[in-house]
Amino acid sequence: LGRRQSLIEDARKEREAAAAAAEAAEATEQIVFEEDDGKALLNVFFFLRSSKTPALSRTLKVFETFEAHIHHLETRPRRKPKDSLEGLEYFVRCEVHLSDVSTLISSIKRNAEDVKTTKEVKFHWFPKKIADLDKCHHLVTKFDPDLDQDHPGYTDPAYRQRRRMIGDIAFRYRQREVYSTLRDLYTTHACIEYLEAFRLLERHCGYSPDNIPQLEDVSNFIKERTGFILRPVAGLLSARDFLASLAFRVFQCTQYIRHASSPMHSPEPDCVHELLGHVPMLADRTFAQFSQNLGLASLGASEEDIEKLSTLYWFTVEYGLCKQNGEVKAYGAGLLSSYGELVHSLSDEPETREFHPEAAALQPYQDQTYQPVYFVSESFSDAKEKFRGYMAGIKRPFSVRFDPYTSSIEVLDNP
Ligand code: HBI
Ligand code: FE
Repeated sequence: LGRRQSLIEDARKEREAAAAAAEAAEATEQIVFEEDDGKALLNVFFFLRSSKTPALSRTLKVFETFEAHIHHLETRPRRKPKDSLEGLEYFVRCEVHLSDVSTLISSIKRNAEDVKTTKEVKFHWFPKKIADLDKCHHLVTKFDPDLDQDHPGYTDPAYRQRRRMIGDIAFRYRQREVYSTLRDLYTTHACIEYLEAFRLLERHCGYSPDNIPQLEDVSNFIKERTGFILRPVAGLLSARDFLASLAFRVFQCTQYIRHASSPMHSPEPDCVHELLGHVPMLADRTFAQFSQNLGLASLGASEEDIEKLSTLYWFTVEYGLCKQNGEVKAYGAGLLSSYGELVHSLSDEPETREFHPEAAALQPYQDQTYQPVYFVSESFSDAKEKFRGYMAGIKRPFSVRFDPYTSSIEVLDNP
């Protein structure tokens, strides 16, 4: 039973280690463009029994996972075997990110025995711009009325609750780093239609690093330009419902903002995605018509056609690129609201193909990482015309027309 128990224990530890490594990998991915967090020089001593063969490769894998720069590695036979265990003693001197030190050490301890470590801090991280102050939030808890019995407010629950509320506001105070970081990229990466609308939104609609504009103000702004209006929605809608609203020149807009722990990424649409990604493009007349046509094509369509239209939407409205003055620029909202993917999409890494609705509608896509393939349109008019051709091929027992005077759909039965 004891052996079985320890096998179960080992399996559990392995799972935890794998989860920790995955988490660490994910964390590094999310902070690719963040400043260095300080480095430490780490000396690690450990013992590996020769009877446990995968132990060495597993232990070295830990150093690899944390991108440790190994300065020195030495082995020697165990000097004074206290027990009859055979194996080697290891000494590793390496350089690692300061924030990884404790996870690295605990991962080594899972694989090796007699682990001893010493650490020298090479340099400490320090803030280099005002936005970095978001990371300077480590409180000296000595005087916290919630924790310290000697605090004069310790026995006053009302006082303590007030302190907690004020404390929470302080924690939530963040520079609008997403806005500023993205805005710096737009000049070089966004299409001209986007840039023009964005400039107007900053001037007239309260777009700024320190303000999230009201949906109604933004809706009025685009309504004047293209007739599109924004309608609040609680979250991700079914493709059928979402596309149907486009037929009426209504864009369903989420109101909430992504969680502050992951400012550069959101698994669902949020107001950053809507306001910085979609809204500026909806102020362009040709793009607006293209979007409405996608919506009209979806009304009453079969499940297969909805799937194809969603895919088309994905490769145009969300991840579309277009040519402008001999350069490729971004117009897709998923790109314009994601710093990492915006840079990736215009780099040499992904494949780009000329936009053809027939091909784009069938291209497999995934939303877990950056796209491996993007479609480049000659212009919005060209994309719109090509889509008109594609739409004519969709079979429905009726056709539809939007009546702009009544904002309603007319259904015309086909003979
Ligand atoms: N729902 N609220 C909301 N916002 C979107 O952008 C959205 C959606 N549902 C589906 C969808 N986008 C697309 O992925 C296509 O399926 C239409
Ligand atoms: Fe979107």
